[in-house]
Amino acid sequence: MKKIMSGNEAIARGAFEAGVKVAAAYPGTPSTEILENIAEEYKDIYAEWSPNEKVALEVAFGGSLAGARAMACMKHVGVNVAADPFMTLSYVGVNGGLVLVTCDDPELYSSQNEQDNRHYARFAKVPMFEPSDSQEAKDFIKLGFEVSEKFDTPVMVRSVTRISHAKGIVGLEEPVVPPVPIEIRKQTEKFTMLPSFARIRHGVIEERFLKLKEFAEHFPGNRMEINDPTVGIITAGISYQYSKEVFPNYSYLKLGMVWPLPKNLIGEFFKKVKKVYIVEELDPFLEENIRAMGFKPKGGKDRFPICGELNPWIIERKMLGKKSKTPKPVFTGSLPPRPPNLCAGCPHRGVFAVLRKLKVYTAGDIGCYTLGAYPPLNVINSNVCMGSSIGTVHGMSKALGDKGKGKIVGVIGDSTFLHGGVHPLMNMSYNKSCGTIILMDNRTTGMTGSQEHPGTGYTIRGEKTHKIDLLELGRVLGIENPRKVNPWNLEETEKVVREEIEKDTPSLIISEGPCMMLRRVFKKFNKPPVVDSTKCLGCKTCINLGCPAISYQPVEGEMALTADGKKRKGIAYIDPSLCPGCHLCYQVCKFEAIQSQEEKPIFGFETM
Ligand SMILES: Cc1ncc(C[n+]2csc(CCOP(=O)(O)OP(=O)(O)O)c2C)c(N)n1
Repeated sequence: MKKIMSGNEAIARGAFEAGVKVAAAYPGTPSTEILENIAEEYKDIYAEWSPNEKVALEVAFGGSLAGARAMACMKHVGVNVAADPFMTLSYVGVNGGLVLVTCDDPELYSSQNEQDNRHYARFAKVPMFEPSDSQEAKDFIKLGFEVSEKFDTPVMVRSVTRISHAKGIVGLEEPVVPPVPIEIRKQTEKFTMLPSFARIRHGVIEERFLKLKEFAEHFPGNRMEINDPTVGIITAGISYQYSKEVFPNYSYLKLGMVWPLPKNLIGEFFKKVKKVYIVEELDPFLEENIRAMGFKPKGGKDRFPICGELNPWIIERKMLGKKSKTPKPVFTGSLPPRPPNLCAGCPHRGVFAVLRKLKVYTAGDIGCYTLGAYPPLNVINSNVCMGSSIGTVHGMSKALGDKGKGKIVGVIGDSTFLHGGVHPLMNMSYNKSCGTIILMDNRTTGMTGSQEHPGTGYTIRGEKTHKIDLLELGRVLGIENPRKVNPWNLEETEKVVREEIEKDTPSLIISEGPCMMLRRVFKKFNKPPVVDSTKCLGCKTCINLGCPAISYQPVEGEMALTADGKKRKGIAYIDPSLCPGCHLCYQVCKFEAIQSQEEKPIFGFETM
């Protein structure tokens, strides 16, 4: 049977066909759908959202230790979080096959950086496979488990956005029964990395590496396609597809295994073709390693860009210069540019309206609320990685001393807090900080598409489970009096923030309001407020909330005057089809031009 599948669906299918028993992940674009698909389609696989990528990899390792085939999936930056166990997992090896899927994001469609995770395979001395379509995504996952068990090593499979999210035809097969029994085996010296045991294991992984090099020479996924012998391209993954599209007649060395590299095969290719080019996205990973082997390609990163995605047009233009004929791809539709924005009714908006008013320095974190950096909110002033806001606030407070008092806050989402914020908050109370952390608890992992986490009370498969009490957690971490606010009530939020930022001790405010996308929790939405066009002065205070439901329309002639004769240039309009009725605009309008349609204005929503 054949099926059209995205790369991520094919990876999930590969895990199923390989007989995987344990799969763990933390969401992150472009990897998220792998675990979602496993949870949805393959009920025999134990699947979980772990609180972060380090935990996900450790869970998968536990599965492998017990003899099961196990997989951990994450976006590229997730591997940084998991890097500590990962580097040493290379030493201890596996029992059941262990595959780490990294989904990289060239062009940074939704990431904080564009790192090239092929370096991790070299760094950790583990094999890495890189599929170039959905079929290979499935095949390389299955192969990854076999290689993992054969060579006693974790295996990395690297995807990129265009592989994970593009669809292709995939041949389906029945699942296999993995060869390793599931049982407890005590192998203390292999799995306990005390220096004396780890020293021995280092030697073992160097020997393993030589064997993997030999494997790479004969691995059929590293294949030569000899056509026109004048030009040869060494490439892998999505770059292979782009190159083939524009230069179908050139010769290719298509690498399915990007680490370790097959030196002899590469040498043969150099002998068979006249001029060799290396086409790869992001870093000159293949190029530098191939040059280090003593080969001299005609071109690589001297002509192809190091930043951003490649595409067929770039490849043709960089190879042929002015002789390139393919026109630059343009979007023919008339879609207007739309910057990312918080949704209408988003609970984060109220907090940002208050912080903007208070003019505090706001250390941000990663999530929907990072969008508070854009105009018109202009609130977030820094943001590095998940959980970093809290340490940033602490460090700034220590550096500034009294000068920083009442002027620094950090904002962090609930998922991000449970991913990487717990330790830095503990540190703030332990090391006697001041500074205020606002935990934007919208009861979901909003930015990546509403995944559950330990604070939602549900598992990946929607079963009810223990729900972390964030207020209680704050107390346990040493915050004296953590407080909750309703972010849709501006007066209350402002009052609490003002009080908390003046404290000499660390403080925690939990802004509690569910994400608008979390339909299950809303009992009902409110009637949208309306603009009284006779009163609106066009002052744009409501517009500056950045709510997509509110627009501004210029007016002329008779309309350029309010009912009581004040001049105006335009009026605001609230689109009732977009507005869930959060009433923030109602609260900021100083001229009573925005009127509530509820019996008495409601700040927030009735929720479950
Ligand atoms: C190390 C790492 N893992 C995963 C991600 C992907 N990611 C970006 S924001 C985010 C969490 C957002 O959820 P939350 O903190 O609750 O904020 P919300 O978007 O709901 O406002 C995730 C998982 C990332 N950027 N970095």
